[in-house]
Amino acid sequence: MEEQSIEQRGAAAGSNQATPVAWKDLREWITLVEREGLLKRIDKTVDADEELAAIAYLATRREDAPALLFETIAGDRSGARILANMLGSSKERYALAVGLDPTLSTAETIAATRDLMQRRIKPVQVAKADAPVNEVVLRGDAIDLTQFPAPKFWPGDGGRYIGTGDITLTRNPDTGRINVGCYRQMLHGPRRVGLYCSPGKHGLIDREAWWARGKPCEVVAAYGIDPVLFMLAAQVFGIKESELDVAGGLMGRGVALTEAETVSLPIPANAELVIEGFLHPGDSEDEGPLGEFTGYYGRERAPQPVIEVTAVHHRRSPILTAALMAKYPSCEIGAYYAIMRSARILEDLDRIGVSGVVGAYAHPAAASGWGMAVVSMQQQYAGHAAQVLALSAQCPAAAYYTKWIIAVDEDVDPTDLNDVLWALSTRCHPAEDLDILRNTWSTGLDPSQYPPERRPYGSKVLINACKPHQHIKQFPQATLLRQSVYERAAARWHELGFEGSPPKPTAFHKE
Ligand SMILES: Cc1cc2nc3c(=O)[nH]c(=O)nc-3n(C[C@H](O)[C@H](O)[C@H](O)COP(=O)(O)O)c2cc1C
Ligand SMILES: [Mn+2]
Repeated sequence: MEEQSIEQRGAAAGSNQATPVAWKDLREWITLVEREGLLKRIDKTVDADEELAAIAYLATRREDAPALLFETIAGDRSGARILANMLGSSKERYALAVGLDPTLSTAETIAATRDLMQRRIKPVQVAKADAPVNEVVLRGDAIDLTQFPAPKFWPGDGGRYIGTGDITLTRNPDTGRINVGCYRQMLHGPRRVGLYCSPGKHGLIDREAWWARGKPCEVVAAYGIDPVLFMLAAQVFGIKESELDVAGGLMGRGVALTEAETVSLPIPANAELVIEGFLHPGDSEDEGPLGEFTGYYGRERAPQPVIEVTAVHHRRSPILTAALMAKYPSCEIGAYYAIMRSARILEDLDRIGVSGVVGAYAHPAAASGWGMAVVSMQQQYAGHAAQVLALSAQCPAAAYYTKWIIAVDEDVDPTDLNDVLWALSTRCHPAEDLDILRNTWSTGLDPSQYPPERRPYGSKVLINACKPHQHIKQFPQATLLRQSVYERAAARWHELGFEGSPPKPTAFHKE
């Protein structure tokens, strides 16, 4: 691993000829980010009951916070460690996970991600004996999940959550497709774990399909997992598509799987801690609430299905991945989610075939990238901006939750909020340029909708912050530098006493 360089992998994208990422599992990825100065180890004893989350929250109030490896958990009998802020608001840790150059700009990272996400590579099968997750295998009464340090995050949380930064595998009985989703999991007892899937999620659709046949639903969940599987578990793909193949594409090699003990699903061979079990029809217990990505507690406490755990696999001193849900920049659903969602919005618009779209960004400060989407475009005809706005608002990647859809011209960088606010303040005339969509796809977790019974329905504002097309010829010129003068000043940058390289404008004055 030492010899491997971090490569720019965009060039190989679009084909399945891929350079694999420079890590094999979570531990190797941690080594990689530590070498880049992006990890902090905390060896002092920390309590998983609110204290760990409080430290993680305070440490992540700044965007450049490192990943946090808590090495000693109070009262822990398992030797487990907890990794928090694995990706958080770090574009660099995201880049190191998918093998992109961490110095790329956000816009460049989105473009490269688009290419990587088109690739599909099937999983590879590993013998049980060669799977690191099988260092310890427990069945039946030997299982006691309460020995692991499951955090309680917020004061009002309804329990200890062993699964937040997790992945959950289920199989669809009709198609055989294995789904990978990230769904929260509350610890009820030594062999019982609550699983909350909200309506429409593939884990719930699979579960209902098994139950409709009068059969229990097999489940595999990993509570310590590499960043790529974690990130893809939270992306929406087609109901027939397996996130395992997309993860393989992103990593440039197939996901390593091995045989389970008690279920027919495979288990991730390089994971840290894995459970197998069954969801039985009618078996539920009160679950929640949990402090959510919105910065508020989500649903009220209510009965949810329970996984009866039949086998546990783990490495010695497993590293559990815990995802703090909080306001940006403290939320684990941060930079990576914004980048991947933006890449998928661009992909959707491209597939629809609308011309002139240049960039997109779903800023993570807008409730983990769900609240707002900015699309930049080159206006080519009357009504073009209105068309891009309407299509962006309802394309599959952007439709859920998003309240603010903003179109800006191509000279405005959607990833730069300063630029976007400039466009909103100088090119948008609210009396002319706003439209509202009502009764749109949203979530019960949006606290702004009243009465609460209305909550799954949302609304959206389409904001045209492009130059008014009908006046585009008279619209004043933006103040831009003359290129020859810029080049003279740039050449004198160090002579004048400035450090580093001068900013590079994307456009210059035109006579
Ligand atoms: C840290 C984290 C926690 C999440 N918790 C839940 C949850 O408890 N329930 C849920 O339905 N979705 C949850 N999600 C969102 C789902 O993972 C996401 O909608 C994903 O698309 C689900 O996979 P699916 O599309 O295959 O159903 C969470 C996402 C993340 C990143
Ligand atoms: Mn899915």
